[in-house]
Amino acid sequence: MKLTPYLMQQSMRWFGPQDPVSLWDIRQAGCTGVVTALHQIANGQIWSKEKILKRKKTIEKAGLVWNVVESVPVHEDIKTQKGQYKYYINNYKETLKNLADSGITTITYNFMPVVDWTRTNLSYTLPDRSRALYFEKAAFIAFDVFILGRKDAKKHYTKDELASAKKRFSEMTEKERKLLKKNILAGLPGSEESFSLDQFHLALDKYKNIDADAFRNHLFHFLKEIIPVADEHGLTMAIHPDDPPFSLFNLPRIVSTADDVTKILAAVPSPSNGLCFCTGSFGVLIENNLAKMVKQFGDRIHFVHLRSTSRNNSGDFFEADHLNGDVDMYAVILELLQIMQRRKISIPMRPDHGHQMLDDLKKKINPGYSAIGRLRGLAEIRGMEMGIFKSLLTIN
Ligand code: DNO
Repeated sequence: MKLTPYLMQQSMRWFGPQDPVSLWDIRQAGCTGVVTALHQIANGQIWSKEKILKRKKTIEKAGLVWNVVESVPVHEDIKTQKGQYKYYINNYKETLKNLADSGITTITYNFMPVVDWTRTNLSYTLPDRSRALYFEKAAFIAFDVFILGRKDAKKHYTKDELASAKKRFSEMTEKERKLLKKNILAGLPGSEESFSLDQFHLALDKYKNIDADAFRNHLFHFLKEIIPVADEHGLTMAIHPDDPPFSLFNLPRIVSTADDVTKILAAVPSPSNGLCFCTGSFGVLIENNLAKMVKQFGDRIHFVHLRSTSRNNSGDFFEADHLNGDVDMYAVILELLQIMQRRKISIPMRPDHGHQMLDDLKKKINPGYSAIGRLRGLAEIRGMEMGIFKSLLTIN
């Protein structure tokens, strides 16, 4: 049997004209696609067609295609179903229509409460002296209990966890404490929010009476509103998993496991209600069998983030090389290739994050989004994909 070559659409995230990595850098890395968002527009406001088309033109001038929006952020009022949530859902629909009219049809978003992706250390030195992103549980708890001083925080951790956090905190210098606070509150690249300590307390308070079931219902309500619009306008929506895939600050997390995904996809069974399959996020939980999940949700995967993490027994993880760590990238890509041949489509992917390495160690970078580390990840993944694809041809 001869397989038609449906391979992943190689893309890279671009934060817009301010990004130190240029569109030409992305093109030279071998990409055809660009994943971007209009970060300059405040969360909740409508993206006008004019602004969308302006960004699209900029990308096309470099010979690239804007293939995925990451993200159209979901306003906190929608997540908490408070305040002006109806107004924000309406705005969201208008943005979706404007994107569809501009020919951009894959939209990523997340439904994480208050904070988007979270790390405690943005330049964790690896043995080869490159730098990685790191989530250290003791440092995180130290922030929650001793810097933020969240009411009841102590109740949400075990005695051992609190003891480690206390020790960790007492050993930090003032400078390290400030940096930890900044890493968690200032928002990592792509997070649309940043907070002072007071604002953060207020944001957390809004979830006082929202448990996981209630929060899931808020997501389902949102999906029931927007998926019909996506269907009508030929869009596919791709929800991004929780990163990390467990509760932070005792907030509900509802996109962490295969079971969570099953519920979300069943809530609105349209194919346009789909998934951004992020191996780095799901991969932190040992019970998430990634290849199995790709197979299970294959028809609803509209976008893929490929990266790997390495975890230890204390709940810490760092971002490993793309083909190392706990993610079985071979198994994931093998499944993806079979799904793409069956669906007769090329699913957009981006190498997610990358180490700060080589020349980039001397440059100012967006944490996780330096050029060379991602280029390395992409090159390795591209080679692996091609190798697996060719061997499938031989076997079949
Ligand atoms: C981090 C990213 C996330 C992601 C959003 C999707 O590197 O994967 O910020 O873009 O959660 O809405």
